[in-house]
Parts: sequence; structure tokens; C-alpha cells
Amino acid sequence: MITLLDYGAGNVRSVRNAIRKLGYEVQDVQSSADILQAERLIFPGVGSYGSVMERLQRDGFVEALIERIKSDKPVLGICVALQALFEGSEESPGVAGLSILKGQIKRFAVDNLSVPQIGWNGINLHKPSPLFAEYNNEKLYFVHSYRATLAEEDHDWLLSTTNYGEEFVSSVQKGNVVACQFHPEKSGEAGLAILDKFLKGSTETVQVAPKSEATRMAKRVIACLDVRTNDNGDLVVTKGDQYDVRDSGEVRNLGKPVELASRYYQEGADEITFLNITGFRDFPMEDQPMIEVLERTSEQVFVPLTIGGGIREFTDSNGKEYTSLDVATEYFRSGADKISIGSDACYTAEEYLKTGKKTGKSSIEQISFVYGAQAVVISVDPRRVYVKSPEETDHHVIKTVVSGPQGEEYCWYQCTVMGGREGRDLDAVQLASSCEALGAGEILLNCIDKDGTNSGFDMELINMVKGAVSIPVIASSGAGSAAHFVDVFNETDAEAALAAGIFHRKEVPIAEVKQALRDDGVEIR
Ligand code: 1PR
Repeated sequence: MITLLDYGAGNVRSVRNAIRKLGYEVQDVQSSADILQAERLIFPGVGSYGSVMERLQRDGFVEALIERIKSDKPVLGICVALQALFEGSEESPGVAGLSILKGQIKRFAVDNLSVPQIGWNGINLHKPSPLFAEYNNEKLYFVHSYRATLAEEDHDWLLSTTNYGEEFVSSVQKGNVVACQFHPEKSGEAGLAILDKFLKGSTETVQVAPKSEATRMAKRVIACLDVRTNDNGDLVVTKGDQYDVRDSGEVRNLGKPVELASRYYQEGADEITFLNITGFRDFPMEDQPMIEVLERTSEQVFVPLTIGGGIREFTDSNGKEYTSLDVATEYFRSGADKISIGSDACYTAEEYLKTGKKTGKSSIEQISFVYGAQAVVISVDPRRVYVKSPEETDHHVIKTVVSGPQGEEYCWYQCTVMGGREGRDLDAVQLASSCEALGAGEILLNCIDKDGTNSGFDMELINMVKGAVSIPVIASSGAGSAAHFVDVFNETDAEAALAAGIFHRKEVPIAEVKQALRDDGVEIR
């Protein structure tokens, strides 16, 4: 029996599912006494530093946690839980941590580094640990903007370091207390093996020699599932050509969401994204099938899950009001690690550009405040608008190699809402940079012109947006071959590349994409 400290923030379901998958039962902490008496305690880290500590304070768990750790009873802390061991964090100034370890958690502060770190990175072990007795140098999944370093006097805690712009502490261990910055429950089979060692209370270790070379972050390959209800009322994975998902009037049906997601996990996808493409008119809290898809997927898929569609304020048929934070919370609790905001991000960015003021009330700001920037993705749905000269518009214009229908040599990228149905007076650079300023942590950069065409990614768009933000960018739309992934990572600085059609139609397996990237020397998982 494993005891889980679920303090009501973010995706604790994935940890729960991973424990169950490994054959253990889970019981929740109900009181401080449970924290002290648990045989093995897992302290998952989801949410921002401040919200984690405030919830622990609210529930009166802080003292019990400190006592348990000081008396060396088995604890596994994950992500922010590692950070909570310190005295405080730049993320939430003035909020006291558990103060087991000296010092403050600081934000990554290296020039030209995309922050948050989102993705798969290695670790360098500094001492033997039972958790890593069978560890084989696989990459593990990290998602954070703040990182730990140890004070001289705490160096006996150092278990592993990782490099991302700088070297930081990726896990600590002293006796039976261990904490890791990466998410074992989201790190595929390698992560599950580490978790299993903790659950078993394994004591066997092997000697390790710290490596001198820095660890390297992998480029991610993401499988995307556009989901909607078809005309028979079934929730299906569909796929459009330039966002038109109908073929002879019927919604294309490319498979069942949970089955396809599981297949992509088995085939080596680094991440899975679900987009509820009719979310702009449906309401996720009433759209139980979508929630169920997420819940069932997270029982089988142990890599990060992103869900988008319908994240906005809503009043239901009974007059009950929901904030976008309520919707996001429901998604996180159902197994999502990140949520993606499309239409609502455009309206928010327009308002922000008009007033220059942060209200703290937008979806982006609220969700980022509670769950951390790394949990907020902005889905951008732009389409090219050609102009004869840059003077024709106030928008960010590029000189393009793909000239327009009238031979135009310039274009800008117009953002759209409602799945491309309505164009706005907003360009992709304006949207991405405004959302970054408001607290978004990642950009999912689609391209309507390229979607479903199999003609390769739009490098001009990706380079333009990537150059305007310092958060990670996922290149999306147009992948038609493994070579297109090689091209996008060679010709742009995108951190990840996403595809849908070629995976659904089994035209190019994920393994082939990974092999092509490996052959070309691109760092991958
Ligand atoms: O506006 O917050 O409710 O979110 C709606 C979400 O649904 C947005 O993220 C929007 O991108 C998405 N969406 C809406 N309509 C469509 C459509 O296709 N009719 N799909 C749609 C967007 C685009 C990509 C696709 C890539 C790769 N899908 O995600 O997976 O283009 O495709 P490819 O590899 O086959 O070229 P809100």
C-alpha cells in the first residue's frame, strides 16, 4: 500500500495511475497522522511553488512532512516537491518552503535559453542509489522553469545533476528520502522502472562513476489527435485538410482516441496532444466523453498529455458559471499535464495589446498562476495573408520564398479563432509574444496553409515566431515524411515537432522519424 499526498493541485492522477500500473494500491493522505505513519509516501509536485506550499499549509501538513523527512521514513518527492525541500523559491517570493535544505530555488537565467525546460533530458548520477540500480542512461521527462542547486553543507544529498544552460540538481537523496526534478510517472518505461524501485523499497545499488560530459535535451516528436463527435455521435479522431475535416460531407474517422494514443505511446511518441476541435462551441465540463478519454488514456500512457479545446469562461444551461480555471482544473484532474488555449488566447492577446495591462483575470494568467507557466500552451492557428509590400499592413511581415497568388513576395500570418473559421486583426508574433508576457509556457504553432498537405513544415513561420519568444515552440502542420522532421530541427530552433495525418494513416511510423533524426545527429529520446 502506497500513500499519496494529493493536495488537490494539478495532475496527480498520472502518479496514481503509474503506481497502480506497477501493481500497488494507493491510499490518500487524509490527515497529518497518515503522513507520519505511511509505510511509503509519495509527494507529487504539481502546480507553482506558492500554490503547493499554501495548500500544504492550509491542510496542516507542513509540520508532519518535516518530521517524517527528518526521521528518515521513505518519501519520494517529485518536481516541485524537490523544490519544496528548500527554504523558498523565486517563483513565489515570501512563501516559506520546508527548509530541509538550505537556499532558494532560482529561475533558469541563461541567455537565449528557452524557459521552461520542457522535455526529455539525461541525468548524471553522483552516487549509487537503489532507485537507479537498473538505470541505463535513458532520458527522463522534465518540465520546470526553476531549478535547484545545493549549498555546500547539503552536498551529501546530491544524487544527480542535469545540464540545461547550466548544471542543476535533478535529484537528491539522503537515506530513505529521495526527490527528483523529473517526472518518473511521465518518463515512459524508464521512469516507471525508477518508480518501481522506490515502491518496492529496493536496497540493492550499483556503483556509478559521474560522467564528465553534459547531458543534452532531446528534440520531441509529438503525436496529435484532433478529436470531435462525428455525425453519429461517436467521439473520433479526425484530421483535416487545411482544417476541413469533412470528406464528401462526412467527418473523417481515423480511429478511436484512447486506442490511438496508446499505440503512439508504445511506438515511442515523446508526448501526446488531444485537441477537442469543436471545443469552441461545446463545453468540456458537459463533454464527459472527452474527460473520459483523458482519464482512460492516462491509465495507459506514461508520457505527457496535453489537451486543448474549449478552455474559456462558460455559463451552463442552469446558469452556473465556470471560469476557465475550473475547466483547466477538470482537465488536469482527469490526467492532463498541460492544457492548450486557442481562441480565448486570441481575445486575451487583443485586449492586452489594446490596454497594455495585465488584469490577472485572463485564462492564461489564472491557470499559469495556479499551475505554473509550464502547464499553459497556446495553440496558434494562423494562415498566410499576402501583401505586395510591408507598408500595406501594420502586422509582422516576412519576405517569403513561397510567393502569393498574384506573385506577392510578402506575407503576414493572421491568427484565427474557432478552428480557423474567423480571422482576427492579430498576427502570430503578436499573439505568441503577448501570451508569453501573460504567463504562457509553450507555443503550439500550427499553420492552416500547411495542415494536412504533407508538404513539410512552414519554416518561415516557425523561425519568425521562435525569434520573437523565449518559451519553447512546437512546430506543427504539414509533416509528410521523416525527412521533414530532420529539416525542421535543422532549419529552425523549434524544441518539438508535431504531426497527425502521417501517423494516423500509418504512412510514416514514429520509429522511422526517430531513426532519421538519430542518423542526422539530432538529439532524441
Ligand atoms: O479554440 O481553445 O477551443 O481550441 C481549439 C483547438 O482545436 C485549437 O488548438 C485548434 O488548433 C484546434 N482545431 C480547431 N479546428 C481544427 C480543425 O482542424 N478543423 N485542429 C483544429 C487543429 C491542427 C493541428 C494538426 C496539425 C498537424 N489541428 O493540431 O494536428 O496541423 O496535422 P498534419 O500533421 O496532418 O499536417 P479552442
